[in-house]
Amino acid sequence: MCGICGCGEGHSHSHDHDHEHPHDHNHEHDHGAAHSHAPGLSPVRMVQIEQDILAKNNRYAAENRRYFGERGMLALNLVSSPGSGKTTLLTETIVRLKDDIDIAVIEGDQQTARDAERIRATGVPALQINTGKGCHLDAHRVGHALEHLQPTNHSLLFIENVGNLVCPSAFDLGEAHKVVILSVTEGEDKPVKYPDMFHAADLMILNKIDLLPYLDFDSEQCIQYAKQVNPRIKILSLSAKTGEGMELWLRWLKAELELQRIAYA
Ligand SMILES: Nc1nc2c(ncn2[C@@H]2O[C@H](COP(=O)(O)OP(=O)(O)OP(=O)(O)O)[C@@H](O)[C@H]2O)c(=O)[nH]1
Ligand SMILES: [Mg+2]
Repeated sequence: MCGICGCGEGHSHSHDHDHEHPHDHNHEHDHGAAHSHAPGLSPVRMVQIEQDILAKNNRYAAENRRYFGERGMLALNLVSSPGSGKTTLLTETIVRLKDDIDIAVIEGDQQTARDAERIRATGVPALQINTGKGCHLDAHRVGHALEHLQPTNHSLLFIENVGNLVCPSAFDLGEAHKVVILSVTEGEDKPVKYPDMFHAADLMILNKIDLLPYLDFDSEQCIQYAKQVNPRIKILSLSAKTGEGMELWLRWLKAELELQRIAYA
């Protein structure tokens, strides 16, 4: 996880809800590579710090999960490498569902508010979190974003994570499911090269299938690799661009939302 790439949480400022201003998410975390390269820190100490970070994150994730549960919301954490089509899938999903379902979006990127602006152009609320040097969203920041977004009961919340197939796999945000999006331009071997992410996800969306005629991408092999890493993973193939296959994704979303609504009615 993040100890390897050096993007771990900053240790120099408080993560306490009571002491941090809600607007703090747009500041850059102090993402010094304290535990990955810091001189003087033993490997045992580095592992301890990473465990502390994840334990703290898990406590905030539990708070978020309780928040979603009390409201009968469906929260999904969209993860992928950069450019797989997360935001395109979201805007295409939103235009098809927004008349029937309340939707809100949290956008995670290192820099810029471009994705939140693309979402807001569809007419639904979106909040951008810039992670600076950080390569993943954490549950604490998502908790603060919820204070701003104030999603309605029984609504659908999409959390678009920072594009990368490594670190977001380790951070629970309180979501019902991680959804991993893999575009066919990336190569069919990604599930076995980045197994943590495909193991953590409950659904894999194979996107950009409109491009298949121009590529050597082996869909069957890709699906086999994904199931090898995670036998429980569900798989949908679609094109966010042409709309092919979108109907099954929309049905999956509605069914999952219904489950949350029933469970917490
Ligand atoms: N051909 C094709 N292009 C697509 C499809 N979905 C997305 N794209 C294109 O892929 C590019 C990246 O799409 P985005 O939606 O910005 O991808 P993203 O995953 O949100 O990217 P980051 O937020 O930067 O990680 C854009 O040029 C999209 O138009 C698709 O189904 N087919
Ligand atoms: Mg995006």
